[in-house]
Amino acid sequence: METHFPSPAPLRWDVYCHVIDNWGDVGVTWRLCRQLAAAGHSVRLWIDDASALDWMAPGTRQGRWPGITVHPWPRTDPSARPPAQLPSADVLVETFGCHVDDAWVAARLPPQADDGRPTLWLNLEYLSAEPWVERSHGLPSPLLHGPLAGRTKWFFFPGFTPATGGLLRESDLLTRQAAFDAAAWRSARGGHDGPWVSVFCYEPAALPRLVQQPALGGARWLVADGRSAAAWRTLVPTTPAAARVEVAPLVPQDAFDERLWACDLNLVRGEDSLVRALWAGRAWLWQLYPQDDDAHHAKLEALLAWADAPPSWAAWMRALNDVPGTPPPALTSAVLAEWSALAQHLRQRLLAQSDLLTRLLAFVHRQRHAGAFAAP
Ligand code: TRH
Repeated sequence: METHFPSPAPLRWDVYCHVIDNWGDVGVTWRLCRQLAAAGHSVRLWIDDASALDWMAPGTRQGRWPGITVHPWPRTDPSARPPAQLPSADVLVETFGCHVDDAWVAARLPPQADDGRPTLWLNLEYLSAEPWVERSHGLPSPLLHGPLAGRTKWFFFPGFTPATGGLLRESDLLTRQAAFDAAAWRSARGGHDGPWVSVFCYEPAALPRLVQQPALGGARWLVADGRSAAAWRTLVPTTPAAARVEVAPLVPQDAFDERLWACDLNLVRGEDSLVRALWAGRAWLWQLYPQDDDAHHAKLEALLAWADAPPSWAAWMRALNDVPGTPPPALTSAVLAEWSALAQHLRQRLLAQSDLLTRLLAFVHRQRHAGAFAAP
């Protein structure tokens, strides 16, 4: 079991989440809150729409998670002020540039914490394998004007290399994985002889082509409820006779992880489920959150370069992300085996690095002890 960077004392964290759409904002934020609490910190999650937590982390509103309290964040109400009776924070985290109002920051985050050390204001950014991430990770943004002039906001970028903020990984992940019995998981769901495929995607035009691939003719398809199941109904008119398709219910994050550990191929999307597929170490394909200017294509190429992607895998990833080009090659059992080996290799590469929480705690520790204006 990995030990996280020792913080001299547990800190009080205010973590802010604006749910834009889908579940990645809340999914990543919740994993961060859980991991902070598991490391002994006290966490207040301020969120403008907590509804997805009801299935992703049941019991949140009933106080089931020690160390975490969930608070409504009236983000769009300029007159709203935080409850006065709550102690101020030592660290304030804005996730994905969600921007906390100046007056709110001033009220929640005094320049100095109770222990006399500087408080810290961080922005946890989106995940990307692009090279600029290494240059941007840990940069300060000093505020020169307005009510917060003289304060500094720091940018913390997750990433795939040691020079970035790393990836979220629970300290008990390997223990949980070692105790997991994929065969028992499958037989509890009625068993199936062919490969198992988990589908969590947007609307990839290449989905019907994937379904017809030789390695997947007799697959059991577990299609996540919601947008993925709707996409399947629209895009996949027919499935091979030996295939079996079902809508997989939305389940808590830990159970979703187990689904990925049990399947032979995981189609994942966005940000958090990509990381979970990496930790699962089963063959996977990724559909990125589509952006109007095709910025996601550069993100995809960066990931393929980081992974040293073999041609068949790169071609399928490009097809699933609507990158123009030649159609992907047949997905045979041999190709699937090659992807599985690659997934294992990437998992090992990442396991050899420290995780995001370890790097975040080290960063906070350094800044608090060096003074808030020191370079990272
Ligand atoms: O839901 P997403 O498409 O979120 C996306 C991305 O984060 C993207 O970067 C962002 O810009 C966009 O939203 C607005 O995919 P993602 O990131 O994988 O988040 C899904 C979360 O839902 C993840 O934490 C796993 C969780 N989940 C479960 O816990 N149980 C389930 O049954 C399913 C299907 C998902």
